[in-house]
Amino acid sequence: MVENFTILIAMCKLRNIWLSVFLLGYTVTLFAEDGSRLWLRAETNVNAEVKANKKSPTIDIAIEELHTQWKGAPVQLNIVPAKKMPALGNDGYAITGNTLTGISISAPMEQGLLYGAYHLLRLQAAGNLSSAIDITESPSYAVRIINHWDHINGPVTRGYAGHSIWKWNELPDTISPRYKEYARANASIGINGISLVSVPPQMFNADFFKKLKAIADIFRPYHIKVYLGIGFSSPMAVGDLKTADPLNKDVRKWWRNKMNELYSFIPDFGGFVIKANSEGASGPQDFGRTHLDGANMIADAIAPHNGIIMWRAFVYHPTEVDRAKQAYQEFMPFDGQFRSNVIIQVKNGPIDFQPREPFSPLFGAMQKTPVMIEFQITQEYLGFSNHLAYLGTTYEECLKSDTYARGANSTVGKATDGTLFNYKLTAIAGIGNVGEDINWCGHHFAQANWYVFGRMAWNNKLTAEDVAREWLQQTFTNKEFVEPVLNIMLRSREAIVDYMMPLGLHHLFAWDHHYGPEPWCDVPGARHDWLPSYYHKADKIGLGFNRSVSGSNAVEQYFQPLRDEYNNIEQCDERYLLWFHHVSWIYKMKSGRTLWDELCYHYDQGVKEVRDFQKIWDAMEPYVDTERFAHIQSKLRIQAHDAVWWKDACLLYFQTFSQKPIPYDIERPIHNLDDLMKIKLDLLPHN
Ligand code: BDP
Repeated sequence: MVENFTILIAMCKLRNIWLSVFLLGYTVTLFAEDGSRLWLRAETNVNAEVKANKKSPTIDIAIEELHTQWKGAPVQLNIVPAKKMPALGNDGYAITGNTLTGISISAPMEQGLLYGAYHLLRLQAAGNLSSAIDITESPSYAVRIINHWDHINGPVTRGYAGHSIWKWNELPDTISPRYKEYARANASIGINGISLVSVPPQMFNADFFKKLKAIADIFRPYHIKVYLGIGFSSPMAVGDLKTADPLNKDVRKWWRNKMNELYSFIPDFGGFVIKANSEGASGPQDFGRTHLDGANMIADAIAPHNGIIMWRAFVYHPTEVDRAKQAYQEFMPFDGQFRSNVIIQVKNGPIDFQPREPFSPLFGAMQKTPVMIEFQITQEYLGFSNHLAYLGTTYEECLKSDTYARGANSTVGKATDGTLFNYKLTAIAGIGNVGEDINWCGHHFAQANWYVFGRMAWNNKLTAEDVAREWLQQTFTNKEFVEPVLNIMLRSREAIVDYMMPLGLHHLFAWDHHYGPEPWCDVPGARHDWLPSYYHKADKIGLGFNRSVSGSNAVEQYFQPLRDEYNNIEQCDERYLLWFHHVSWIYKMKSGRTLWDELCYHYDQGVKEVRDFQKIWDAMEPYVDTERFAHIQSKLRIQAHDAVWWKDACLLYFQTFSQKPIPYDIERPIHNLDDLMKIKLDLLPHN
């Protein structure tokens, strides 16, 4: 921006037409769009009048943001007594006034002023400002956190945008400018917590705390607390103790001492995200104890410092019990017994971030222990950073699902944000998707998933559509571009469900990397619950997992009338049909087609959708910079190719069971099943 301005001045001064033409060309080059500015692309050379009734590093940021970007009348920032605005809580704010005569932002706490400033600037950048303003906001969840699955040495589990942005080997001496940019971007959408890394126990010491402190110091004025992932058996792993038994006196003391040490570096450290007794991770069960014992022990150690424990419910073992039922079975018996600084972190669905899952039955069921939703922002199961998948629709679908916990309209949103149950602690987490890539997320549109997570964490009633629109307006342009591209975004997730796993199918992914299709996958000696056949159960009769009363009876974990609805094949929402039922190939669907034909049409529809996205995108060329246009165009080509791969793989494989022809009006397969079965994608980025 600055360069551009300087060059224009230079052009005026020189009045040399040829040189100007040359410089104009140069200007365009300088403006090459690499996506690094995310949605924060407003001009920063405005000189707005902004005043505040208090001073603090956070208020200074709010002033600076407005001063450099706000184009309306003067803004006054006011900290007001909490008693005057009780509804706002800690993070809320009110914006009143008129863009032509003067605006005031009021909040009980400094962070409210920061969020209010970003709100005002968002309205301006999206072109949604009206002259009279009267806004009151407070967030749906107290803790709005991004979980990084980054490793301390750089790789990111399920990250598709390059290595980790955290450079632990350079910290605390070298501070990457990206730390501040990241804090700013997160604060602009209301995120107030980041769990940076899962610390290997041998590094859980003062050296590491110094590094972490350097980041915490950068985050603090943006009102973002740092959190960590930590291994349960850390006291043993560092060699101090022979056990990590949560009821052992020495173990408890070890944690208390560790917390004292950690908090001496970072007095406002947020707490821990803990994965215990899950997928091989250590946990209290290794010592004959329970999740309750484990969570409460660490909660006690951190309580004097006001820290919290986010204990993940992502647990399952290769037993006879349906994996979809296991988290509920393990956690429900402890409802009401966790310490008040423990919150149970539950993935949106009962299995694992599939393109579509019904909501986890723990939402609405655990009424005496706070439960938080964990969404996946990174696209582990939705085409990595190659496919355009806007996840706002996934989040909205989950948040608005009715649990019926307290009768109709007991949505997952209300069951987690404290509306239905008297939760003292409320939180929501998203598994982040940023890495070293210049555009942060790999795919330009993957930025929208980070953005919408933050916006819905702030307000869980927002619609995917409204958020996508405001993101497009800020990130691209406010022109004719918006509505057609919005249309792509809103259809994108359903298209992926269609070409990957329609009608409630799930986990048909290739072994380990979770990118391409491998419904036939069979790895000798592998856990059966890691193989697609465990989930699709294709046979000569039909397809799908019987979770009805006559099967695993997972339906029993849902409230009525949902339980009966899911249980009854005629009433079951067809989007979840094969999730809850093993359905005959010739079963008559609501459309009048057989299951087999319907399946074929869904796969075909997914492919057609992506082709349509390509056409819409290509027509957008006049409205988009060349760099992002070409990048997204090339990604859509990959996606179109992959959609056909998925369709052919799944249909040709399931056809070996159904023995039925693919309906004749559908595009014919272009692959041979044998060839597809030979594909091994070892080179894809994962772990
Ligand atoms: C699954 C990932 C695995 C993660 C796990 C988790 O495949 O790599 O470790 O989630 O949530 O989706 O911990």
